[in-house]
Amino acid sequence: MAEALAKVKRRLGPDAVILKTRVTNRGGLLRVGGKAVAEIIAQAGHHPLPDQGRPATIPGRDRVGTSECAEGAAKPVINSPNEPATSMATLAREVTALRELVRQTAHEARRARTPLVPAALVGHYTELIQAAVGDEIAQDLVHRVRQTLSSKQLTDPERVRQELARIIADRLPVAGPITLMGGPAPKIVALVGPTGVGKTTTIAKLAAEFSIRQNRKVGVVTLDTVRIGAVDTLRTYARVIQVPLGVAGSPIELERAVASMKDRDVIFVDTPGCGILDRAALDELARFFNAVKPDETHLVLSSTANVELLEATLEGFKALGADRVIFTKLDEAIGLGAILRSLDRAEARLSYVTTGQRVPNDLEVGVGRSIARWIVGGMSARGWHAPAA
Ligand SMILES: Nc1nc2c(ncn2[C@@H]2O[C@H](COP(=O)(O)OP(=O)(O)OP(=O)(O)O)[C@@H](O)[C@H]2O)c(=O)[nH]1
Ligand SMILES: [Mg+2]
Repeated sequence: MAEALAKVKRRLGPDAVILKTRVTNRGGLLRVGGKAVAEIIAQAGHHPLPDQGRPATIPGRDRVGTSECAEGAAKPVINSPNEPATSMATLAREVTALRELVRQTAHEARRARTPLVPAALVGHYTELIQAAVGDEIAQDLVHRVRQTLSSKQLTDPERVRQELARIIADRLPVAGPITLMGGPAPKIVALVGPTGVGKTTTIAKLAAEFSIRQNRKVGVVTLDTVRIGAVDTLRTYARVIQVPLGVAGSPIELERAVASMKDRDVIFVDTPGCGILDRAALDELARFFNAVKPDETHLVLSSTANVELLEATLEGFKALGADRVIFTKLDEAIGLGAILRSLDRAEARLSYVTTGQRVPNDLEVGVGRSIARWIVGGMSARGWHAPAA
């Protein structure tokens, strides 16, 4: 073993790091007789970068074959107590150096891909991309930050994030909450959207908010009559919140249900889930809405959906007059940049967000500042809090 180690040092230099040693018995019969062979895996101490043209390999990981030592029968190898500790320390330094190399290389690669992003803001730009803001908007945001902050301020990550949040909040189109002016007829507010996004739960939250917290007269009508259990769910909520519930299976029934709630301040209309590819279902909904023209139609979208689907859904529901958007499930979303991105070019504005399953608690008015802080902060959506007024 000593001879083999010396050979390794000669071949790889005095800084060579011994990664593994093993003594095996070669030749002989049934492990009897034969000759002990020491096998050493070592790493050179110095690791030049691989040539640009050559395929990259893990630098310095050289296998030093086997060294044969005429020691007769194999003897147990006892390392000096310092040997493993020294090797581990060197290895740790190597790993740190490699990690730094990878970090720098990744940074350079990002710089190369984003030549238009100011150098000081590449990290922030990357955070925005990770938050699903999208390349175009992310570039625009960092350029605006560079225009507004001084060079000194640009070196302060917290100051940059504050500014990014301010710019995003200005850019995010918000509609504000549903307002009740106290006109002669009840305000009709319909919620539409794909299946399972949280329409019924959000109707229950809104009904509770307006009836219990704002002390308004609330009615609820559901058009979701086909799916088993759908009416029962809403009926349970309506009973607990103590608001009347109408059930309408046709446009004429909807007219009648609304007429029976003339004394209400607001009537919330729940609709069956409807994907944008289901033209027949969308047309059917349009017939209901022709019979009773809603004053506001809010498209309910899950913030866990990808931005392409969100954009397509916004487009698909335009024909129903959905110009306000409620984003649900913020507590389950990873990057909230999709909210900004999907609303950026849509002719729709954010009205509410929901942040959990609890009725009526997990409902907030969509406030630009809070969404912006989420996007920039890149926090986990659990623990959502409305911003201080
Ligand atoms: N985590 C989380 N879950 C939510 C939120 N809002 C609703 N949900 C859950 O989403 C599921 C579907 O909610 P529903 O209200 O039935 O959705 P819907 O859009 O009415 O569904 P369909 O009527 O089948 O189209 C339920 O389990 C809700 O509790 C939210 O903000 N966060
Ligand atoms: Mg429903």
